[in-house]
Amino acid sequence: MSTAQKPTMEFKSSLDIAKIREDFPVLKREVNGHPLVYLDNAATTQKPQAVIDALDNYYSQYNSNVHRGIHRLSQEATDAYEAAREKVRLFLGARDIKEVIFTRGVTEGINLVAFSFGEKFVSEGDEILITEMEHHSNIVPWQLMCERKGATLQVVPINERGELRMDKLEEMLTERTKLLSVVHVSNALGSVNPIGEIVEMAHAKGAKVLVDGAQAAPHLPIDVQALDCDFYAISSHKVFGPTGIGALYGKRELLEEMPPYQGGGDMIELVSFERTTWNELPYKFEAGTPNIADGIAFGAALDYFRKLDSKALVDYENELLTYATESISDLPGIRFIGTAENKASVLGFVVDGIHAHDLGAILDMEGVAVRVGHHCAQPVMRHFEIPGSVRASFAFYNSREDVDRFSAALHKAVEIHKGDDVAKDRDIFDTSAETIQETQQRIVDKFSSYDNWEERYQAIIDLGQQLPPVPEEVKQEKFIVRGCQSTVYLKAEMEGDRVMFKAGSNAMIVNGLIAILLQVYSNRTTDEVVNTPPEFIQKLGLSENLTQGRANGLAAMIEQIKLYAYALKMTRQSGR
Ligand code: 7TS
Repeated sequence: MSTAQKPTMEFKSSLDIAKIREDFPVLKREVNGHPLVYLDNAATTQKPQAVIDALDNYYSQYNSNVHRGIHRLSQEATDAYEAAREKVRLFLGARDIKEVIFTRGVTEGINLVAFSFGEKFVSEGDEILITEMEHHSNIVPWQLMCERKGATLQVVPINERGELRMDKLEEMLTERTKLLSVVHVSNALGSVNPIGEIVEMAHAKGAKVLVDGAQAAPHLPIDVQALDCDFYAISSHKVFGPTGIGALYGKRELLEEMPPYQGGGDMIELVSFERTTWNELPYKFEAGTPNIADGIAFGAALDYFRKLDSKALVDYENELLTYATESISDLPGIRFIGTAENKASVLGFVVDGIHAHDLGAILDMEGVAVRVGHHCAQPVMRHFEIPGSVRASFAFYNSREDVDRFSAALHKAVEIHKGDDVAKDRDIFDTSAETIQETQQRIVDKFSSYDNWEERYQAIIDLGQQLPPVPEEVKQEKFIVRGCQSTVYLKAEMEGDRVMFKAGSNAMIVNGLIAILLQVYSNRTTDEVVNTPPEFIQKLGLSENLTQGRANGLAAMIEQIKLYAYALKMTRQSGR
């Protein structure tokens, strides 16, 4: 079996990663019998004890509503909440605390601007510019706004490395462009956009600029005044704080002119049934009781983050990324998705012939958490003509050992899927000499000879590799089995008195499960299919090998097989 060769690269960083890791309790846990390797930081980061303590302290010591009580607890809560706002201001480099609006996160920040800026400044015939590398959160709110206002959404393309086409941006920015909304660091590619330059270009045409800073905030120093952007959105949970809170920076003069986004308590000055006047900034945009506890803990996260040397963090994360890239670049069939010159902390890739879900599942078995799929950036996947990718995303608490474990697990996953030692000495789907019970027993016997999940996994993959490709006529919406994680097609038809199933999926482990089911249930009478319970599945010992999602998918496939057989039986009985 080929094993991962560790690159000899020397790390220059002097950060004490072992000490930093001590601050994050979850990093001590085990997953599937292995110490956790958490490489899904672009989805959400882990929280240091200081953040957990801030939440605990708020609820156990001074839980109270803000901005309205004159009693002691309310004042303490208000002070802590407003102190957190000041921490966000510092973090973003905003001039004025009134320019910092608490939101639920980047998604809400963008929606707020799309609605409120849209109401005030956008009309029919105007254009909104976004880019091909945006997260869905920075696409859909603009589509909704354009529909409302009769404006047009334009998309600046990316190149083959996953970099923004600056030449196209220049061309597409016109006097009609009201606003450009662009990501600072792409979550699917890691590309870092030259925001300062982009803002200058947009302002030259009179367009405002919103920056989606979801992925930049944990990796790059941010200074909204130096960038001169008009809006900047961040999420607390990507910068080591809690979920459900974030912040939107907006230039004061713009925010002053924009109408409220939501109505309710806290955002008003005076209310009468004839007329209501708005509270001052930032409260005008903060209707209702805010997320007080998480806001305070967001502040604690920024305190924690600020105490670390940000330049050293950036350098260390770049070293990790380079080391990880080198560690897996020898894998046969690997293709990196996102190879921008200027890149941060995201390693995206596909491996030829192996579905991203299959790789992710094996990594999970080894305790390595990565993200697989389209990462809420379907246009990026379309650009690279792939259904999805594997994404390892790093934070400063990831160690060199984490990367070694990731690389070793990935090499193992690729090895398991190679499929060149599959014994194809007989057609496993020719079960005509066996009763349905005999087939079940044969499969159960075979699986009981395996000692561990790896052997079972290998066996399932080998079975999957023997499954004939799904015929085109089966690849239709109406044959998709609902409830599966991957796309699974399943079709049944009668041949004489036998029901024949054709099925397949885009993930090899699912094909393996299908191969087991087809051996048992295909080429049987409808009565045999309907009357044979799927208990044998329990005896295969797959619980270790299947995530809950996969187990549910397996149950959905069995259910569908039985439903088809029952329907065919009924059709025959009624003579149709
Ligand atoms: N923009 C970018 C660039 C993101 O990466 C995300 C979340 C969002 C916006 C939305 O942020 P939210 O906090 O409002 O949800 N990205 C991811 C991801 O890559 N995997 O899970 C969430």
